Formats: sequence, structure tokens, C-alpha cells
Amino acid sequence: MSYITKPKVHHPSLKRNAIGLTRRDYEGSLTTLCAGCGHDSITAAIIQAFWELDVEPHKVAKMSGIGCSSKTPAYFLREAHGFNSVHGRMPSVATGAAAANREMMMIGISGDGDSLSIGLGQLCHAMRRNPNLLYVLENNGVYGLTKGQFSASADPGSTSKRGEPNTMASIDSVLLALNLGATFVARSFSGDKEQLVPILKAGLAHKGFAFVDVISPCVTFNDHVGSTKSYAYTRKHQIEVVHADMIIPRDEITAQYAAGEVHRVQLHDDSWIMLRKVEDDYDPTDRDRAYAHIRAHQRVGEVPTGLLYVGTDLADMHEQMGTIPEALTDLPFEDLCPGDAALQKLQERFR
Ligand SMILES: Cc1ncc(C[n+]2csc(CCOP(=O)(O)OP(=O)(O)O)c2C)c(N)n1
Ligand code: SF4
Repeated sequence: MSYITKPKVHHPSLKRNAIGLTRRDYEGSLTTLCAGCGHDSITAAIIQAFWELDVEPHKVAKMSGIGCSSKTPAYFLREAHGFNSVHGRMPSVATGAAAANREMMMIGISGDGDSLSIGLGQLCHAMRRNPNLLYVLENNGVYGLTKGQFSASADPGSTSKRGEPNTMASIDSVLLALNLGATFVARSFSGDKEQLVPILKAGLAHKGFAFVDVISPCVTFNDHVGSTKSYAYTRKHQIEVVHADMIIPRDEITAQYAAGEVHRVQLHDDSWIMLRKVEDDYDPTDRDRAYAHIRAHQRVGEVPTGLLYVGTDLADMHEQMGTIPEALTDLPFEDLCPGDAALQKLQERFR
């Protein structure tokens, strides 16, 4: 992974958050992605979300696989922990890290190739296990790093830069997530920071697997006429089904909703997501209806965005497995490794 240090010059009047940090304290190295790549806008939204949540950077673990998208954790939170796994294997590495340390805030960044091709099996099981992880899929419909082959999220009939049509059916990640029981499912657009930042904040506060697919145009290989993942196509066909706002308990509640129904969902850290229905018949707490609604819009070429589904009733991985509350690194060695006699006893149970 290329790493170019950013000059660390802070203007003294930069705004600070509740723990005294500026946005610049949440940055990473200088990006090496193509100018205009959607992934860089997502990085900016991630920086904003962590800054607004007053998260201490060293209490975050950022995980990724391989791809231009998977390089992006280098560009935010330089003081966080990180692991750049092999292609498509981030979900299992992140699940293991989340299992070992529940005090760490976990964010996983992946691409549509990383998640929906080589890593599809891994992603499916992470969704089922419900680990405490914000999973961001930077979706550009191509394998950017290997020069623009169609990925599994490319829509049938969409064309490559050279004009060849994609003949295969696509895998839609949010429909997959709804199907597999993910407890937080959203779609956004890298060019819509206003929508993306509150969704990322809500995803970080969600207890369980928060899946956020972000349409993120690849300006070099998939931003032409004929692509359904270009800036122009997404701007024209994006429809927001529900508007989400994240309310942190210590903040004064300033959200005002003149029109439309407002629905409040409380998250485990006592923050709230305020959901304002933009479309009358949309219910983000009804999994089956959300699925049907998204499908109906997709059939007419529209890209529904916003917080598509949120459920707080399903137990997260720690509750399901009955794990201890402490991080494993805090356990005394004799508890972590109780010795040969304990191991023999355990093996006896399986004979
Ligand atoms: C095991 C393995 N197979 C194939 C590759 C080649 N490879 C590198 S990145 C990539 C796809 C990246 O696409 P995506 O995840 O969509 O990320 P993007 O670059 O578009 O952000 C592939 C196939 C690899 N690095 N490792
Ligand atoms: S090739 Fe595409 S995905 Fe990769 S950095 Fe360039 S614009 Fe972004």
C-alpha cells in the first residue's frame, strides 16, 4: 500500500470537537487514488463522521481487503489500528478482531470486487453472525485496481469503457444484506456527503453488523455513458426513500421536520436515529416491505438511497456467543491460557 505523509499543519482557528481534536487529526496519509475517485469522497465523509462522534482514533480498528477501495483506510485515522487483509478476506479477519475486543470500534472498507466476487462467502457469513462492525462497500461496478473489468455489481446491459455490454445478472448488495438478516442496511452516494455522514455515524453507533453500500464512481474506468455507476447516472436516478439524522444524546436536538412522518430509533449507546420518510409507503423497520420497495424501484431504473432498513431486535455476535465483556488483551495470561489440564478436560467433552 502506497503511503505518502500529509504535511501536518493545523490552522489555529480550526474547530475542535468535544475531545479537543480537529478534523485534521482524523486524517491519514495523502491519497494515491485518481483525482475525482468516489472513494476519496467517502474517506472525507468517514473523517467527518468520526470527528462529529468525538471518537478517540486509537480506539478504532480499520480493516480492509484488496482494491483501490481497500487502500482507503490508509487515508483516514492515522492513529487507529489497522489490518489490510488478503483479497476478499476482510470479513473473517474483522469478525475475529471484533470477537477478541468489543471495546474497539470497528470499521471495514471493501470494494464490490472484494466483497461480491472473491469475498462473497465471507461477507454472507459476517452478515449472519452480526459482529459489531460498520462495513462500507465502495461500489463502482468494476475492479478499479486491475483496470476496469466488470464486477458482480455491474448491472446487466451496462457497458464497459470500450462499449461492451455486461451480459451477466448483477448481485445487489443491499438486497443480499436484507435477505441474510443484516440488522442495519443503507445505500448512499459518494457525491452526497449530507446523506452519507449521518448514515455512517448511525452505522458506527449500531450494535451489530451495519452494512453501508456507497455508489462510488470510478472516474478512470466506469464514469461514461452506458455505465449505471457513473456520477451522471447516479445523480439522475438516485431517490432518497428515507432521510436519516443522527442525534447524539449530549447534543441539543435541533432536527426539525416540517413535513413527513418522523420515526425515532434508539441505538445501544443511547443515541437516536431520526428517520423522516421521504416516500409515503416506505417503512425502514419492515424488512420484507423494504426489500419489495427497493426491487420495485430498481425495475424502473431508480437507485433507492438512505437508511433502507434498521432493526434493533436481533442479538449481536457477543450476545449470541455469550462472550466475556472484557477485551481478551485485558485478561490475565492464566485465564486466557488455562493450561494443559483445562485443555484435556475440554477435549474430553468432545470425545
Ligand atoms: C487472490 C487475489 N486474486 C486476484 C487479485 C487481483 N485483484 C486485485 S484488486 C482486485 C479487484 C478489486 O476490485 P474492487 O474490490 O471492486 O475494488 P476497486 O479497486 O474497484 O475499488 C483484483 C481482482 C488479488 N489481488 N488477489
Ligand atoms: S482506478 Fe478507479 S477506483 Fe481506482 S483510484 Fe482510479 S478512479 Fe478510483
